[in-house]
Amino acid sequence: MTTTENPTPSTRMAPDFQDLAKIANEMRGDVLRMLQLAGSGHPGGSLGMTDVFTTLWFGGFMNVDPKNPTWEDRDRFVLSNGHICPILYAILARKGYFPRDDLWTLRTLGSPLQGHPDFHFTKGVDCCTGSLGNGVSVALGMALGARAQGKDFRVYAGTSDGESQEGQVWEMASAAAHYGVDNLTLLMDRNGIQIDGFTKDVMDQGDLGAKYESFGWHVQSVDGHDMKALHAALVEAREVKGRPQMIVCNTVLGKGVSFMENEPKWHGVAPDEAQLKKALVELGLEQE
Ligand SMILES: Cc1ncc(C[n+]2csc(CCOP(=O)(O)OP(=O)(O)O)c2C)c(N)n1
Ligand SMILES: [Mg+2]
Repeated sequence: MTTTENPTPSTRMAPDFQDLAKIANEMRGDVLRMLQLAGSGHPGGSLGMTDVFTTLWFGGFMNVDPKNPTWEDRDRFVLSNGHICPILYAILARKGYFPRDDLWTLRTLGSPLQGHPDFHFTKGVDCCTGSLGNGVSVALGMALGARAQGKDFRVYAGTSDGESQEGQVWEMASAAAHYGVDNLTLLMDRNGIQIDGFTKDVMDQGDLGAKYESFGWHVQSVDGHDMKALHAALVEAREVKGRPQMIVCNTVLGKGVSFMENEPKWHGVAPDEAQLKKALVELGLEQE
């Protein structure tokens, strides 16, 4: 089985960034709609990482086949900060893994879309996550697994500043560098916020990029809402040999919705109907 989703670097065309921005905007709307219907969930990180994940999934990087979600040679994606799965679900629906209408069943009994990613239920999910610290370690295992099997698929994983407070993350960081794993790229949601407030107040993380660099990683730091910069960073990461790669994505929690932006409360609260309406109007997806 082959796929043409991910042409070789020399043949890849730059994506249409206007098109990517439109996709991102529409998916922000999907995220907000599904959360309002569910009455719970995590909008802040979902909106904050929308531009990053849109660039990854719709910018030509993920070598996947939605019609064959368990294709052995596919690139893997692990959302280690699993609470922001609404944006992953919006992406997977848009990619064609399942009908968009499934989004409106988020967090209900029997839904394929649970509150945290679970590959038993959701096509396109490669790893069960939600317990912070765990997913990045599984991602490393997958990357090493590719090597052991002589396969050349890549593993991308989302992580976050709050997750970086888990000790397990740093075991992964040292092991990945020690083994010279170069088919592993982490995308860090660096929004300065976690469940209880600003990370600088709860447990200051300092310069996370410098920490990864000191572990031997290839590190880049980019504006997490500049898709051209994100695209360039992903291209650079893919070319790195002998080292795992970290892309620190400097994001704004709740990006795109004025009353959510950089407001810790929106880490894990769903919008009510009036707030949804206001947000959709701001995004240009509904009339006032
Ligand atoms: C091991 C573990 N401990 C605690 C939690 C509860 N929890 C869920 S999200 C979160 C905050 C994580 O920080 P971050 O990802 O930076 O949050 P965001 O930027 O999305 O607001 C915590 C502590 C968890 N999911 N797993
Ligand atoms: Mg955070």
